Amino acid sequence: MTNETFDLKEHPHSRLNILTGDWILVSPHRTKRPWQGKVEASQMDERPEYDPNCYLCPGNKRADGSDNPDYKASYVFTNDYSSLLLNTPDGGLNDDELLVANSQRGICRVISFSPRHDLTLPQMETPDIRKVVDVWQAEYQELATYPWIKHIQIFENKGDIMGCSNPHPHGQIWAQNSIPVEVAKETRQQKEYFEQKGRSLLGDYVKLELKRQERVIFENDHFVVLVPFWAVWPYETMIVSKRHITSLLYFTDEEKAALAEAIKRLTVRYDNMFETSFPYSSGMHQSPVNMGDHPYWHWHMHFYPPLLRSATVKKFMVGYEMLANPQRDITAEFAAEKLRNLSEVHYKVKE
Ligand code: H2U
Ligand code: ZN
Repeated sequence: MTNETFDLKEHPHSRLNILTGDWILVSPHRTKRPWQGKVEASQMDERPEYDPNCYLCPGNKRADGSDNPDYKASYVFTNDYSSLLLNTPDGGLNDDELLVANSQRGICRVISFSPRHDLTLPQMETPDIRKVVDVWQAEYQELATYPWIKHIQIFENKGDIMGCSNPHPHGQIWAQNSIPVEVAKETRQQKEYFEQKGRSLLGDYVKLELKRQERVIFENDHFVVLVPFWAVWPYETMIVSKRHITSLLYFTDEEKAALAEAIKRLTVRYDNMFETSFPYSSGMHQSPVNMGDHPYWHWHMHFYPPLLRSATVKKFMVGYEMLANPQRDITAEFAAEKLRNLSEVHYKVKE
């Protein structure tokens, strides 16, 4: 016991993730030491605009033997090694409620973001990112026309430490006949809040963050970009729509342009953090499809980057984190301040 007053900046504490109901342990006293961010000699990551051995470049052959067209913007195809398959029979296993399994059916697609092999989202022009947003919207719309599809996960793995197999800028979409675990948690939490208060959980959360200005990195007319109060990864962020929109299906033209702008500004800041092509997994969370109304769902996008102190020092989820719950040292507020102070001019285009 002590007479000190509790302070989020000083004292170990747990924080609630209102979106999932999970908790995270924050140990801010461990970062009394000064900022240890280190910029390493930039890896000479010079890639050609076109790579004849890349399965995503225009005109090249893919694993299934087909040839990519000579595409000019984005290109979508069915994953040749799909994790979910269209023709899986219904069924499962339930032996005494102890051995339980359910058949999973789905469609997996790959989206090449650009014909250029050498670009990443932060290096693409905002109007070209906008075209990717259009493709995401069209894919979500088209996949939702399969009445058995319940959830559509749009995501990107960037960087080989995230398990990305190819540097050519691309993302994936997995659509399936059930609601995956993280999305089920977020559905439950948003529904509970909406039923109690009659308002969107994230709508209220974003208003509070804009008022407090502790974790907001930047905003534009339609989106707020922030480090969530409950962030697990050191520089984890979220893009949240200001309007209560259940899915990207309802984005206006202005909103799509604003989302492209937000993605560009955020990912450029990420690259500038350690002057490296910043790895992350990112993805949208939004309303399930073909399951009736989900008025409580509020569209948002998560970025989960693994880097901690430099281009090579990453956070590992081990020990206490595997067995109890996630833990972090640098606070969400500290991370937001770092990201806020970074330039929006990509380090590679600086003179
Ligand atoms: P990553 O984002 O994890 O690198 O995934 C790229 C996907 O591309 C991966 O799921 C697929 C892999 O199955 N792929 C094809 O669909 N065709 C190919 O010719 C090679 C890789
Ligand atoms: Zn390529």
